[in-house]
Amino acid sequence: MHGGNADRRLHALLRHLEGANPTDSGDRSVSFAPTSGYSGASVFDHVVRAPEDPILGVTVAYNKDPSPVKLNLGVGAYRTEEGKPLVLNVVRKAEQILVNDRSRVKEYLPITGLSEFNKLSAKLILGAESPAIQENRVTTVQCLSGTGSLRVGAEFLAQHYHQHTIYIPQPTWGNHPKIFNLAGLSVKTYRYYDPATRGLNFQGLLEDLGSAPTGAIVLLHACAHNPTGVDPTPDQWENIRRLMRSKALLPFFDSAYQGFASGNLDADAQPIRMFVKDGGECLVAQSYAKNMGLYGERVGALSIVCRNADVASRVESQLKLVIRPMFSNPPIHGASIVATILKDRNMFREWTIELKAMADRIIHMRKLLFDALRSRGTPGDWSHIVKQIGMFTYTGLDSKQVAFMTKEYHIYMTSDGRISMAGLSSRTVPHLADAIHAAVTQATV
Ligand code: CBA
Repeated sequence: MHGGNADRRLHALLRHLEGANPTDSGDRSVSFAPTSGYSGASVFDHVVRAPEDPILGVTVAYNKDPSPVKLNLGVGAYRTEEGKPLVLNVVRKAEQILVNDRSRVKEYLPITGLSEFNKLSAKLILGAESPAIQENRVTTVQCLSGTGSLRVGAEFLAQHYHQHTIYIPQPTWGNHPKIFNLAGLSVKTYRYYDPATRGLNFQGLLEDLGSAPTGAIVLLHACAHNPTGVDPTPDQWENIRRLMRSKALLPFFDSAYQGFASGNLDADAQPIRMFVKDGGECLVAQSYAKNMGLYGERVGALSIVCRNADVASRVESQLKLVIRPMFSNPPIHGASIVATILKDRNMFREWTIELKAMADRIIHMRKLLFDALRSRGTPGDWSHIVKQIGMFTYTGLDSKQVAFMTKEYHIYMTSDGRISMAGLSSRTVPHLADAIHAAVTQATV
């Protein structure tokens, strides 16, 4: 046999290294049992168990619950009336087209991703007629969904922007501070939500941004603010824009819900377009997780709108240096689905219809829950359920009430009282309303 001698030599060497007699070549069964080198203790013994993620950990707990009435309203993931995850018809169609196309290969994409996807994504968020696109002063790179786009943007800013302070709304999506801190930015908050009115603390927001240092970065939720469901009005956006531009504050938009707020893609992108129209610079992180239901495909894009084409191309060259050691280049499948849909007029129209249906179903759930609480005479003003926008209702329930609802009713949600309206159905609304009613009337200790 070809390897016989080499094998014998290797085994002899191993025995020698383990302290066995190297000349005892008759025994071919080499023991790999730990010898004196291993004390039995792990080199990782000091590692402490980390807590579960406050949002994704809710799903972990939900999965462990054997109750048949359990309900997961934690993570922001769309469910059908039957409580099932939804793959859009237009996505299935696009996948079929991709599968049938025998010329498609699985080669690496460029570091910046699928160029067609990048162009279409910039158009989708900035508008087909955007002067910034026409003037070639936008660079767009494909990233790993919204999270990856935020992280790449944050790393770029930490390396190339003179101000390292980023202001995020209070409250905000729980992952924001972690993303920006790990990228090396210093995170501060600006007032956003007023628990008393369950609306925007516009005065506080203006005061805090007004006293931010010149040039500071400001994270803005483009629409459907997570977790509060409270968005500024167009007039308020205009005031925010003026204030930020007057202080040279750099806008970093997080657009995870385009189309989910109003059901209209253009309407939901207005705040961003308002900032781009004035000729100033900004960053935009886009996600297709929610609006195309591509959660696990991890499809997103980071666009940086620059002053001119030359700056944009230099910025792109540096983004490549951020991406290459982080994930080298992004995955091909999800971006191909998105590009297939966005570039075909009929498929695009089909998508907007399906998207509107999702947004409308969520709005309907708001009405059903509000009516259910009213009909039970649940103490409190629940009108915010119908007023808030997007995937979530920020109920105002405290962590004790949430724990009660989980224990007694098997309803899973984040401890800040946020519920994902997209996880509800007409069948489950009464159960949730019963739980809220009981929590409000019994669990306020
Ligand atoms: N920004 C905001 C404001 C978000 O709410 C989310 C998702 C993301 C990232 C970015 P992705 O990386 O999947 O494109 O999204 N937030 C959640 O819906 C959930 O997906 C949520 O339940 O809050 C999450 O990851 O926490």
